[in-house]
Amino acid sequence: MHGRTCLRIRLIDPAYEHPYISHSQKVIKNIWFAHLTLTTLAALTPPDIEVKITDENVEPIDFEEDVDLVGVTGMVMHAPRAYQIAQRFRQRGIPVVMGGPHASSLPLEAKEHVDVVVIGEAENVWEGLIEDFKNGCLKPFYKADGFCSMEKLPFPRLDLLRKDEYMTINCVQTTRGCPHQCDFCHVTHFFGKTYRCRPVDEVIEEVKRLEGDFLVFIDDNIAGNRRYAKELFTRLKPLKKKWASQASMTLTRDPELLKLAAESGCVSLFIGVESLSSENLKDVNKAFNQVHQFEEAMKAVHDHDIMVVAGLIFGLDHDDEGVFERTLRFCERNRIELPSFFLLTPLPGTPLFQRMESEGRLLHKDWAQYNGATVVFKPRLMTEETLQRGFNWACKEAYSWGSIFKRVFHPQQRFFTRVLSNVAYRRIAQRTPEGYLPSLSRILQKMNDTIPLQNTRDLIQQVGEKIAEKKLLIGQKAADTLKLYSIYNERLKTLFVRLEGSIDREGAKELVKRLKGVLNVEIQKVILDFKDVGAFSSEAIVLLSKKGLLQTEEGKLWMAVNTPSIND
Ligand code: B12
Ligand code: SF4
Repeated sequence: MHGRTCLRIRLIDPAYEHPYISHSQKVIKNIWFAHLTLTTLAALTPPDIEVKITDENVEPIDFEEDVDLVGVTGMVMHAPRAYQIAQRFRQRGIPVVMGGPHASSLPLEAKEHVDVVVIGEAENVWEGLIEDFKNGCLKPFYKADGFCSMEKLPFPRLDLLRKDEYMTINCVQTTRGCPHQCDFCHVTHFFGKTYRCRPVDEVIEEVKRLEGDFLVFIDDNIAGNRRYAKELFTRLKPLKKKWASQASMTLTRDPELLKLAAESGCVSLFIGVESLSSENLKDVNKAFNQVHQFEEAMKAVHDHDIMVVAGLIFGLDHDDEGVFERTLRFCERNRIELPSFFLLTPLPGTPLFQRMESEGRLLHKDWAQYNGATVVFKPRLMTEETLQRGFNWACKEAYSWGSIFKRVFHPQQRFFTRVLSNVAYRRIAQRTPEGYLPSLSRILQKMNDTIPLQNTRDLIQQVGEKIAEKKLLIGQKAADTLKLYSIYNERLKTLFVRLEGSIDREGAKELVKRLKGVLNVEIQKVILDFKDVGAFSSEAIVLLSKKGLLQTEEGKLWMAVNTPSIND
């Protein structure tokens, strides 16, 4: 302490240095808000200690500063930089404490680079840690027993931030955790399956103290407890603030809650849509996102004049090369203001990480690359390169003027806000490396177009795997379309097509035509699954059998396998 009486602590949020992901000061000023991490830690620091904050994203670190203790935070992608920072201070004999998502997931790794690791929340350990430091008996690890109470949390020290460097520093947290447990998400791993809410009175008091009329609720899911959210929104109304936050799709299914959110000033919601495939959503424990309700959900949010920032993930196990274009067109059709694409990233500590590791699918553990924009695992249906390039294409294409144009025109107000936020995102998207739309993308979209039934006469019903022995005239009862669900496995060079509905002669002809088309490109094999076809016309059976696409044996229908015979 060199003759000083007051202890000095410097808290640091490491910058993320990356050729195209890290942000310039200008972008930060347009779209960035400071985490509440260090301002919260500063508020927990006893008043007799001098505490300062450096967010390296907006100002350089003074490695020569006269400080007694350094605290560093960081997500997984920040870990290598956090370790470098720690090393610089430790070289000068200044002890470094690390906490936050990465250190909490991998405390033993973090301990190799810092003096002390705080696992989990700091509320119940930070003061004790400082006391131990004063007494020269710092322990290597600190971990609270259980989660902290959400009552009487000190208000974050926003005064320690350089407020002009951010879009806003008005950040408030009302809840911690999330009632869901999506396999890729770090939140439930960090907070366990808890969802804790702060007393509404305290939140309202904190909001009242903020300057200006805009704020961000940095909750992971602001509507995780509907009763609480309704009370909060009702109490917010008279304050006449505008706010943005994150919520799960479940919010859109409660019209009263959505209305209250809008009335209380909600102008923008980040919604984790994640995938347009129910199989994908089921795989990652997010089946509560119902694909058939997506369009309605987006409309409901828009009807309340709330902008949608949709989180969408590429690289899930049922994503094939068609996913990029399919997803972008979904965003355009539903006028999603800010599509936010991520590459699936197995974050240490999550069930997804465990699965990928046990399946030997992690490419490496270079944490700096675990940034949501770099492929770090082996995808199931694509090569790493196809996934990376398709992702790059989607990011760039979503913020091309053409796509922006399709998404920003709404009958509602705030047209300029929509355009300006798109322009800010466009700046980031333009720095993404060149991508390309996989050549099969269009073919896969075309392959999946529904085929209408032309003739309902002479349909033979399929019962389970068997064709009814007696011809059954089912007329009106048969589905009047044939739906196709194709998925391409680039590694096996095989196209799997599941058919659903009814096939008449025209449908069979169209199917054969499409298959001829796809077999002209790199697809080497097609597997057709007729299990969900409810009815065939006898002519369709004859045609498909002739082409070798349908094999019947003792009344059983086989999944047919491609083949050159289609071209006969
Ligand atoms: C707001 C937010 C953002 C904002 C960032 C704000 C901004 N700068 O514009 C946005 C939306 C842009 C964002 C982006 C991303 N985010 Co984010 N984000 C959050 C969120 C919701 C809140 C952060 C916060 O302020 N928390 C409140 C503080 C009080 O909690 P805390 O940080 O955990 O700190 C406590 C403890 O951890 C501990 N602690 C933390 N650090 C330290 C340090 C010391 C020394 C000590 C003693 C204690 C300590 O004490 C604190 C008090 O208890 C968190 C989720 C969450 N609930 O924290 C995700 C979260 C941090 N984000 C996450 C991720 C993955 C990302 C992205 C990488 C997503 C992506 N794929 O692009 C990007 C990266 C952006 C970037 N370049 O940094 C993950 C991190 C997971 C991980 N293991 O790395 C989280 C946990 C969400 C999740 N779903 O899993 N994020
Ligand atoms: S709903 Fe969102 S915050 Fe909750 S567990 Fe799933 S991804 Fe995480």
